[in-house]
Amino acid sequence: MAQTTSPPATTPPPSRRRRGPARASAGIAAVIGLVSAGLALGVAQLVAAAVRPESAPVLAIGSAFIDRVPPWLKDTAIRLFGTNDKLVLLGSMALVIALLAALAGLAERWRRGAGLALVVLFGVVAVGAAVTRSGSGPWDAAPSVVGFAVGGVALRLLVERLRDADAAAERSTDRSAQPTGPAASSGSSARRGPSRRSVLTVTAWVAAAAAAAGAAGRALGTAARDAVAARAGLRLPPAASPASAVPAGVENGVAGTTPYLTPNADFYRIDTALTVPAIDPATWSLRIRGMVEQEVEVGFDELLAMDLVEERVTLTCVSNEVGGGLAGNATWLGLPVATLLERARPMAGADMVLSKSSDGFSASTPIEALTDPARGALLAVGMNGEPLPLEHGFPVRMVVPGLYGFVSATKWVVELEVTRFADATAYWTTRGWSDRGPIKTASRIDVPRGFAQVPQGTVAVGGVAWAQTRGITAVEVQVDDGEWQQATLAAEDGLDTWRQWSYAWDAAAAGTGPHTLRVRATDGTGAVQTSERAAPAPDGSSGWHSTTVTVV
Ligand SMILES: Nc1nc2c(c(=O)[nH]1)N[C@H]1C(S)=C(S)[C@@H](COP(=O)(O)O)O[C@H]1N2
Ligand SMILES: [Mo]
Repeated sequence: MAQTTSPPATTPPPSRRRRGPARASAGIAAVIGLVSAGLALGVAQLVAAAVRPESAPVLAIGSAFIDRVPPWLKDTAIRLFGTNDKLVLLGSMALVIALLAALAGLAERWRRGAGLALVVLFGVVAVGAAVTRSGSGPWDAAPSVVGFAVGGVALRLLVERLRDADAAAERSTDRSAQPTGPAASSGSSARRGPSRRSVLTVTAWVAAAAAAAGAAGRALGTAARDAVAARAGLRLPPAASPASAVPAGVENGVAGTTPYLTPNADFYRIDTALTVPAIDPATWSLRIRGMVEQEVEVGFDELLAMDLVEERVTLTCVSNEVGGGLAGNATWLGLPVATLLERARPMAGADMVLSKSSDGFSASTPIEALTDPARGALLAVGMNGEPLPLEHGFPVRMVVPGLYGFVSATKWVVELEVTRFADATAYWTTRGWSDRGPIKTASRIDVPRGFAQVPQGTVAVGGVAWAQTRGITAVEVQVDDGEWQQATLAAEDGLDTWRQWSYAWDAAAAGTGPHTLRVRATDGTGAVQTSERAAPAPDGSSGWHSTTVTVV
């Protein structure tokens, strides 16, 4: 708004009169930039605690920078700063971020959208850094995306409010500069719009929110970092009783069949945890209480010092549909649950152990499945030669052959309550699922995939079957409504693991067009897998898996 009349001699010239307030407004804009950046990083920190601590933008950019820094610069930095090099890096980053943030505030005040553009640019760099690190996935983008979106909105709204305040201040200055003008008479309504002070007040509130989000994120995230670091530094002791070698011939030789041992990274994951519990083994302990003669509490080191056992067990989820993939086979290292239960001496009448996790999940397991040394129920610490991955229960979980995970495989386990089925109820049981869950015999066709086109000739059909604790003694395949044919069983590893099978199908004889392949298994008791269809709830699906292919 330009000054159209010359001001009275008593008021300072406009340039001087305006410079003070303009400078104040620019200062506020810079502060808004800083606070918005703080909010972006605070929110991102909070989201990162849920996703993965390493995905927080500053850490991600710093790590990506370290990953990409040329060796000479890294060497120079280490020579100059020694082991403080990471501190120096983070300090420099903080400085750069602060400068950019203030600049974003000023830019947004200068021109709508200019500051936002800077925010978007920085956000893109952060997302890029977070998703390109090794072991990262698309979710690692979430902290930066959410953080910078919130920060950008804050910047926009606060600067807009500042604009309003500036405009209002200008109007009132103009009026006081022209006491005889027409507007002077409307005295009380001279100032319409927020004051700069109120802008600062709102900004202060946003700063407080940023600090709260950051602190909450840090508090949640530190635990995760500790757990990650502890896991990385952990060397598991060798098993006192190692698993036998995997027999030759456990794979069926049909390309495309699920691998016999499931790599940890591919192992299915099922749990109720929104954020993966991060437990530092140094603070972990397991308490055995309830109907016991002697309460027992063991720490992690104590547990590792006992005689550990290694065994292969195929885990299965009760939610697995017929033909589904919620099963995995791993080598587990752990302490037999029986060892600790013996110490605690369960009282007569106890028929269940309610295992509880740090995050409130619980599972009801028949006590005899845990005390029977032949069953081999473990408090597992190792999975396929590594400490348990955090998502699979680090530092300790239960593994009980023959029972679905929801009634046995408690991850992040911290307590075993010896009790009775009549007296206590597990997490899923209160939600309508069964209180017991022996695994039902199941078989699955992995190859060919459904709706595959196969050539006329011999087609290799292959898959897996499981009946943990009973073992698989036969698998049969049926084509359309033909006779059931014996499939060839791959070598058996143990009763607690799945077993691969194959079948050479004469697709030429079947003729071109669609055909249905069906599979069923027989377990070690001689029972043939039931054809009766059941949904997963309340105690596991049943029925024969079939797949339709077209011979071309
Ligand atoms: N703490 C906790 N443990 C849990 C669960 C859970 O939700 N929370 N889910 C159970 C279920 S339903 C299954 S099938 C297995 C899955 O183990 P995985 O994720 O290692 O494959 O964990 C079991 N242990
Ligand atoms: Mo499950």
